[in-house]
Amino acid sequence: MPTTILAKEPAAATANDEQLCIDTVRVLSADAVQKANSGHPGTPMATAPMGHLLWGKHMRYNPRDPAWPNRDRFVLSAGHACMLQYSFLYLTGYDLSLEDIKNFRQLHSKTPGHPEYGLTPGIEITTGPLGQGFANGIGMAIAQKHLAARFNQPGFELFNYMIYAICSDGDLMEGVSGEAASFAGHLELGNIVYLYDDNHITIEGNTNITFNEDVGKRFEAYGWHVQAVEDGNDLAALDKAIQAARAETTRPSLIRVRTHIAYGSPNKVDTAGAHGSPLGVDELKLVKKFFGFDPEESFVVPGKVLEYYRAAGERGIGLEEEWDQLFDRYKKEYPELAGAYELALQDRLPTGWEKKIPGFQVADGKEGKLSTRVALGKTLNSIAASLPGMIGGAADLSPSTETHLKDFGDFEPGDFGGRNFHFGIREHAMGAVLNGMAVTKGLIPYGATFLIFSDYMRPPIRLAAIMKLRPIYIYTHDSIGLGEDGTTHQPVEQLASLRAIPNMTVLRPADANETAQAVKVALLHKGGPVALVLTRQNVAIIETGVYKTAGDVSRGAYILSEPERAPELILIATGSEVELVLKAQKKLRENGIAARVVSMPSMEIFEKQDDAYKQRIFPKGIRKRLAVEAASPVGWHKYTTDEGDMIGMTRFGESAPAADLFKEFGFTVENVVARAKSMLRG
Ligand SMILES: Cc1ncc(C[n+]2csc(CCOP(=O)(O)OP(=O)(O)O)c2C)c(N)n1
Ligand SMILES: [Mg+2]
Repeated sequence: MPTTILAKEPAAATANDEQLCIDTVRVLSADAVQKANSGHPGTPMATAPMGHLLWGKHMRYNPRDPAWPNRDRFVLSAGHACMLQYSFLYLTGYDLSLEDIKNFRQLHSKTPGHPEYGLTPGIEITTGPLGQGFANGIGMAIAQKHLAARFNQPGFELFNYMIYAICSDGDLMEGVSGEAASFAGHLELGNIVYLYDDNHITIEGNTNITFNEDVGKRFEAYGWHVQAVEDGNDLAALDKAIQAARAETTRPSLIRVRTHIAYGSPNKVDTAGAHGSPLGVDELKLVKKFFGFDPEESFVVPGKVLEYYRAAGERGIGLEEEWDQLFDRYKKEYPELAGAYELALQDRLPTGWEKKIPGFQVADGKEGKLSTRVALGKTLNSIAASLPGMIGGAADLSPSTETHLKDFGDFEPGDFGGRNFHFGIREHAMGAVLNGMAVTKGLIPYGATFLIFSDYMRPPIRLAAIMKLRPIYIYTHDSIGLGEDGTTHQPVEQLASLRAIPNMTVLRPADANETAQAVKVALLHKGGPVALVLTRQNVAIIETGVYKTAGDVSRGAYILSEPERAPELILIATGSEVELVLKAQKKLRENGIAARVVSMPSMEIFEKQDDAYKQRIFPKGIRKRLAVEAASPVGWHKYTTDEGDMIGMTRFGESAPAADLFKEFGFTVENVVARAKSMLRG
């Protein structure tokens, strides 16, 4: 809440109230950038009219409750223009003060350099990397359609919110927006209203140096409803276009709005210089003069401007109250559905699903073997009925990733209640769409592809980790073990690079039972995304009963097999290599060497255990440790110590049957034994 409202009106403010509102946002945004001496003033100045219509008229939101389930979502895909969004959040009455605006871009402020989810009330998603917000909004739109299909009932339109976004040239140049737009057009998502800030300017100058396509035609070809507004200051035209976009129910809408970056700045308008630098003290004075503000004053918010936007915000309080009443009535008519949604709102899972996590016997495999991807598919299908919020799909690989939910239909036009998604060969958009779904309460989204193609979805993975969202990534074909597809398809550095992302949890289970447990861990996880990394090839179903310690994936690493006497060394492995080290342990025993086997499905989860537990698994006294993982050794040294060793992949793979490749690269019992022995000789 603001502490001071300046009573003084700008002297020359002759225009009508709405114009004054818009100009206040412009000047306020430019003031904040100037004070921070850093930021992007030009685009907030140019897009203030569209912002004014969205926050002042079209969007339904309640500043007192930024989490109101049926609020319209707003995404500023051009995240650099965040002063626009901060201005409106403050003006409409979110818990953001003028002081916060003055602290733009400062340490620990609520107004960071790009919008950050979880930090500023009213920010729906973190944006900044161009193109992401655009695609996130498609995920939000999918989520709305799915919630509506699942929960809405005749007379109970619980979920009918819209997704609004402002996107820029950069957003539409990035490939991810094209992937996402194609997907949204195919899905006929009519709940999307995107405004494209067509200002012909990016950092290097006029867009004509690189971007001359007809964006409107491209979006029409994607199946979008496309409109154009040739003057971004023409409120009536903008308003009409937004109304038409809202009325369009079977196509996503793009409104191309021709604007002029830094409108109102006599020397910077239409220049790239207004993109990412403060206007300068003198130029800002000229801007204030142009809009009729006192050039000597800063952060001026005329009383009637604040009143206008606060009134707009307060309308949302009433809207939410109406919705609450609707939900109360719904609760009486549909107690089960209402209960399910309330549980989801608390981030809780329905009771009983854990009991559906399957156990696998050796007899369940083919000659005692089962690939972990098949175990994953069986696990997902076994729990799917008890977890209706779990939805997802693959980037055209579901027959390989085993992620199809057999008893549930496809999410497609005409059936938004379906739970299987065909993301198409659009991994990047899949990742970003998952983020948009993951910010929506009630959904646990997953997306699948081969581990190698996690590279194609890295930007949204990183953003999910930053936002602590929890989409589940299912990555199969996890090593040279995929065989004949060869080096292009064989991941080497992907595990290490995923593990390097803060807040990311990677699980590479050793067998069918570890896989089932890994799914459970993933579903219970909070605070960041989880990647389940799985084999294409069959691996032995480990007879847990045979070993002293039962597997405990939820602790990240555990002693799978202990020798009869005190161990001299520790063999550490993940995934398909666990079977190998178990065999090597046996061979070493025959040679009179006592080796402990540690299965380490997740380094990140292990790191969260207490010191006593960590000590128990890796005692300081046992420093002879051999790690075996068919991937880059980067990151393993911490566990192997200076006295240990690693059998990993230090080069790219080859095309050949998997068994030949494991032999070629030293993943054999003989090599593990030989390396263990030479390590002991030290
Ligand atoms: C993926 C990505 N690449 C590069 C950048 C750096 N960057 C920030 S804004 C921008 C382009 C600005 O042009 P536009 O998107 O048209 O925004 P405008 O200047 O018109 O506001 C670039 C390259 C980024 N934020 N994200
Ligand atoms: Mg631009």
